[in-house]
Amino acid sequence: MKLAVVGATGLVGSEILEVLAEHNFPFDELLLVASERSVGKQIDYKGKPYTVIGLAEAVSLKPEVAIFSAGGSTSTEWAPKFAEVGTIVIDNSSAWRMDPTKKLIVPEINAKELTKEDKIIANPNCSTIQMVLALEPLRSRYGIKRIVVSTYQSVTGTGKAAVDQMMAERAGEKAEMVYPHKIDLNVLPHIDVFQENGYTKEEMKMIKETKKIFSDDTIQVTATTVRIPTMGGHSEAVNVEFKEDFDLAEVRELLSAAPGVIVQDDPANNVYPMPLNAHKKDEVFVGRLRRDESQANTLNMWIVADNLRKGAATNAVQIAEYALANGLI
Ligand code: A2P
Ligand code: 11C
Repeated sequence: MKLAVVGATGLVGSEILEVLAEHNFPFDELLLVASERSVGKQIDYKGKPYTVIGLAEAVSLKPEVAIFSAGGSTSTEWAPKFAEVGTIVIDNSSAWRMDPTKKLIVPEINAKELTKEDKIIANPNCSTIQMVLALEPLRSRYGIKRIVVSTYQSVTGTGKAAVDQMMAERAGEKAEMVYPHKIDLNVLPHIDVFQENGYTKEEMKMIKETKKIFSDDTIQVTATTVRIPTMGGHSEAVNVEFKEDFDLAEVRELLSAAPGVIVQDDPANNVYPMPLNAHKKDEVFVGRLRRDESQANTLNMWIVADNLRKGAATNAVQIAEYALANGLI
């Protein structure tokens, strides 16, 4: 088994390498791929140095699996070239997510949709993944009518240059501006580009991807996505209206039993999910569970996950693990 990591020099790429190592993902050969700028650089995996190669060379080596995290335009151009030589591409970008011929996968929810025919598999946006994973056990039990979500997203979601901007501002140095405004000591109600309807692309991703992952266009979703000056971990305030009434004790039980979800909800002892505690964890953390007293059948919850882990690298590696375990590779 030959495995390629495309975008191996980036923030998500290095997280993918960490997760592969932690999960002891089995392969015979590892291809680390990045732009021409990085070809020849050395990157360590499990203490062994690997030399970065370019995309054309990687395609010629016909890996069985390629995990892509090198931006939308690289995926649009190169994922089909890998697919043509028989590679299964697991793509972290937004390039293929809403393509009706491509599956959008969160393994705990809908990996069963995958077949041997799926050569390009899309990984959802980080803020969508953590929300749908925490909602899935409740959706199966009570049905979902409407979701109202507000996010508090870390600068790591934008990539290394944004982390550099925040740290330079913090050190009082001149910063390369990735965001249109200062990010340190600030809050930007603006993630990705504004659309004609006044929403940002990040907000529209959460709305559209949620419906696709749940295979249900009747679920109503509205979102406000916000960038905050934290380093790792997205947080979300979610207000969810169910089709049926729920029991709060049962909600806790369902969430506690859900794979990949950890309940941290003990207000008396100041226990609730926080990005600092989610850092480098593969799970999604849920707390502040309480009934919305202003509306029937409605729950408020607080959901936190490391956006580079379950939001990106972990989910992609889990898709590869599922494909291996189920004979799709
Ligand atoms: P490189 O380091 O050679 O530029 P981040 O989101 O943290 O900035 O990372 C982006 C990743 O995508 C990096 O690994 C980067 O490689 C890679 N990348 C960007 N553009 C291309 C491209 N045109 N071809 C291949 N890899 C690319
Ligand atoms: C952010 N969610 O936090 C974005 C990053 O569509 O994969 C991931 C963008 C994407 O800025």
